[in-house]
Amino acid sequence: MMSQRITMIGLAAGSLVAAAIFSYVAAPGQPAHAHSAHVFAAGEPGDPKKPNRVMTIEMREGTGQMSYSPDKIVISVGEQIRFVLKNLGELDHEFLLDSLENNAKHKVEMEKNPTMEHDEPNGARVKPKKSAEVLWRFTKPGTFEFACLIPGHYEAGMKGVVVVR
Ligand SMILES: [Cu+2]
Repeated sequence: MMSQRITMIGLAAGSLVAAAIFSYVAAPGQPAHAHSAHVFAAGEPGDPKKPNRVMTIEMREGTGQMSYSPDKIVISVGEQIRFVLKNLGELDHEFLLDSLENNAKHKVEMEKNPTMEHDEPNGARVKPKKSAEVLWRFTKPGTFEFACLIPGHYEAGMKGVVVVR
């Protein structure tokens, strides 16, 4: 009886150890809190109390095309940028700053749900003839993207590249 009980405890302890090892093994490289805290690919939301460099990005439509100007920017790691987004067109436009992969996934979601609204610090939607601001700190080197994911706009040319080095 006694030895049977000890065996049961031993089994329970063993499975706890196994569970601990399993979760440890599963952890590296995985964003463990991906669902509870948004981890941004391109850096982090800026701090309004810290200095920043202003960068104006114009959004417009032309014949059969839509664009950002400039559409390629180079930033130093650690720099904080105040993007001033000016919509000079006749339609709503977005500016979403993320990795190419995240923007590609997000674009698919927008195609399924075109009325999707965003309220995230890495982006803004700008009405025609209006402007908006995004304050962002680039904390890691790499190539990122800003894009308008309103269906059809990306294909019409509304994308830009951010190189952080
Ligand atoms: Cu657009």
